[in-house]
Amino acid sequence: MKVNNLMAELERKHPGESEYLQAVREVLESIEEIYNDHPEFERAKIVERMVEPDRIITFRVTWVDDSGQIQTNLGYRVQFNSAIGPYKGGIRFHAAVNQSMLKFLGFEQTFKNALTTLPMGGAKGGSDFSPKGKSDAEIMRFCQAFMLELWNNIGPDTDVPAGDVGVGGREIGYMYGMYKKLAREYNTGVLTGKGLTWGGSLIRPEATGFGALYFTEHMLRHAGKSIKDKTVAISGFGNVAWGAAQKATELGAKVIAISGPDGVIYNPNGMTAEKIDYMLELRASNRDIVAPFAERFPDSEFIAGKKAWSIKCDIALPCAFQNELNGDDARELLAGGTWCVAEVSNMGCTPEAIETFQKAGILFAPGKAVNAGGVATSGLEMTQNAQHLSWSAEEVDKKLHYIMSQIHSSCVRFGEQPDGTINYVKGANVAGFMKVAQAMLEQGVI
Ligand code: 2IT
Repeated sequence: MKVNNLMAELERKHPGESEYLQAVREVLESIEEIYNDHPEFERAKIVERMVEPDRIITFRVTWVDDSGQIQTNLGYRVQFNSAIGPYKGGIRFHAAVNQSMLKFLGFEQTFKNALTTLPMGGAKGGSDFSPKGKSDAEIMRFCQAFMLELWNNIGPDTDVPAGDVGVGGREIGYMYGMYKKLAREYNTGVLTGKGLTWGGSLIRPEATGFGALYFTEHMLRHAGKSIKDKTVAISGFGNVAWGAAQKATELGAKVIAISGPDGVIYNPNGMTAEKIDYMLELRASNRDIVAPFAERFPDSEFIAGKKAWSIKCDIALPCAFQNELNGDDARELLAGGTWCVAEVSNMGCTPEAIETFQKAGILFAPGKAVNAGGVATSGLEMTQNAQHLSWSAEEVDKKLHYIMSQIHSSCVRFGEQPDGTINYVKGANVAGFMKVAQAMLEQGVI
């Protein structure tokens, strides 16, 4: 396999799908060496098959807004790979959603899910519907219209969607209600991220952020460092940023920044329980702005138009969107003394940013390892649903902690360099790839 030849072919077949092509290139560059040591992969054309989704379901979503106007959006489900389990992955509602974005996310999800140690294939779905400025009733009607098209393609042993950007507990509730009505079955395992009284798992809302901090702790410990008393800058203020802020604070770090599309909150005194709770209110308001945080908490300051990366910090945690941290941001962080970056968003850093961090020799770990605690806990929710019982918060948290330590060990095993440092990008990609590739090989040409 030659990465450049394969990429040239993909660019020809899928012109303009920049996020998808970026995600594929990163994985192929990491696995090239080990792949070429396995002629059986080459013979079975594993890579050529793995980079294309099994199928993409696209549909129109039509709904009526509060003023009586008819609105039309695009809906998708990318069922990427089912080599190790039923399709599994979130649903994203955001104005910028398109096929390329969901293909990149489904591709990443395949390797991430393989890292979790649980039997889940990779998928992603979503719509270009923007929740920003929408009423609760509009969000409900949109979710219902979306599920009206999707329901027949999903199921507890087929494809299990969950939340992602713009989709949280509220949206999962509206989608589950409609699914149940259409399927005439109380099939809780069909969606994860459900409410606690109807099949949801304790710790699932916190899991992506908690898992990210458990992974970060392992990474720091492996490098002989600790998170205690360190300053942390977080981008975003949604569900993932909320869980990360909570756990970082609990572990003794000081969260000195959160951010939104409108700017950054500089929070020199760190988080309190009240501030962390307020992040949930900000998200629920559907306004997609972070500025009100500084009005509510006068010991913090809102800086319009700036990113979280303009705040000097020890540890940077991108928790918002793909490519939210670019080469210039990376150089700004390094100049400010940052020595650890853990991607919590999917593909949060551009290739230039990653290269800049790696050249500088700081600790860097990719989203598919760092944020895998979210989908891992979805897997634990599926297990509880299948058993018709629910575990205590302690039990779920313990399992999540164990899974994150296993993911860290896999990264170390496959990413250890001759000088003893860990290339976490390589480690995560190779570990995920080997598991999926082996399963595909054993299941024949399908
Ligand atoms: O990116 C992700 O891993 C998620 N949005 C969570 C997916 C899931 O199925 O819980």
